[in-house]
Amino acid sequence: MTVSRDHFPQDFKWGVATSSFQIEGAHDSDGKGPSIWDTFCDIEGKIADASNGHVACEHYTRWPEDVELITSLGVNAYRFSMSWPRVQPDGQGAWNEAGFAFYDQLIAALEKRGIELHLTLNHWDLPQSLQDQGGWDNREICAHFTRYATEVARRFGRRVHSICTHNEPWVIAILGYEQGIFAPGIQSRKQAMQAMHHLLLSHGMALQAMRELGLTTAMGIVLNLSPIYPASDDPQDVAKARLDDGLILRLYMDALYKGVYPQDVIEHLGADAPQSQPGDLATIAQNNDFLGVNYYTRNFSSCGNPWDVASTGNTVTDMGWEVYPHGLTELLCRLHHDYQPKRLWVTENGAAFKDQLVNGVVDDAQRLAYIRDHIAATHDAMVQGVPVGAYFAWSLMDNFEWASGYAKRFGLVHVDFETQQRTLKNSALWYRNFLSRT
Ligand code: IFM
Repeated sequence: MTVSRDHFPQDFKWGVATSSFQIEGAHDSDGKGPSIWDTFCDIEGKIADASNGHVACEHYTRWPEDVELITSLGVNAYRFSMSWPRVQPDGQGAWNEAGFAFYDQLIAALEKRGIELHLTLNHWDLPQSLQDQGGWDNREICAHFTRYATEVARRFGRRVHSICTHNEPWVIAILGYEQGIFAPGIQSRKQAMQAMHHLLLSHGMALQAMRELGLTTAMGIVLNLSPIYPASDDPQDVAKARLDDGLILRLYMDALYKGVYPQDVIEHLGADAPQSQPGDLATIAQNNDFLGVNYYTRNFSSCGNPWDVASTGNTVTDMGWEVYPHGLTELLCRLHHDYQPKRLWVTENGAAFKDQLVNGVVDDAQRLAYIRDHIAATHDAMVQGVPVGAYFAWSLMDNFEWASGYAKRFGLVHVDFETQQRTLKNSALWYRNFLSRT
């Protein structure tokens, strides 16, 4: 069956997503403080193309054009993040009014066009001065984050439809503090687990504090999740897949939705297990109005048995990720079954491919198929009774793809980074057409 927009409820949210560091540029304009990603990009060898976020998509000045682009797609929702160091340069002192003014005008322009705003507070660009005090590894950050969240909610809570505390805490903790391939570049499992705990704790504390403002804004968190399969029937691979699922999914979901860390994972972590204080897990397990799911691919676990993504026979993206839409259906059904989140939103889904701009056209047939098939997979989950309420394509436009720099393009809109010219790719034209047909 070909899925069309009218197979979805009238109030379904259709959007595109971005994040501050990846698109804004203007890294030191109008009083913005440095973020950990500014610092990390300066370390030789950390970013594949030795680039940084100084210019990115120049969204800080080109936002009016980008608002027109978003509107032209026919979406009814836009997911974006606020740069904490832009609005509070050192993460704990004075507010930067010029930074808030930037978001105020962006929000006003989108409100005027009837596009719902979905704001993320932390999409990784932490103020550097908080990192200098230990970053997410230092428990004091929870109070600083709560103050930041409350101030943003006080100023903008009535104008945005939802507030997400953190985007992908697993990525921050594991890639940033255990593997060291993302900012802040630390390599310690113990610190990673403590960072994870503080991210979740600050989520709970921020939700409590923001709710005291009496807002009706939906509040929640966004996780990067995927189904994990054993690479073979070997019992060791099966056990590894169960453990990896614990480290990637259950650690976060059990804490957020059940108020416990899974025992098998805690035992496995041993001395590296997160240290919590009495009451922490109850604080973490707030009622979330929504759970955001970022889904890109499925994963396989192996204890050494050879496994090659090519063996699946499925298309592989420029990130080396298998295209597997059914994994999204399976994931959404499992989350609904095991945790019953009030509402599930697909907050990111998309693919990087090697695009070519030829005579003003980007014929990105693989991305178009990816988006189309994952929308259908979302619908499959809804048919099975899962309360999915949103789909956001990642990303509005090509941008700074973290350690991969500008080489990996996820956009529906092509960006020429020499001229900053934006061109709608065929996937964007398809999405626009899909959204216009009811
Ligand atoms: O670009 C990132 C985004 O910032 C977080 N989720 C995954 C995307 C693709 O890697």
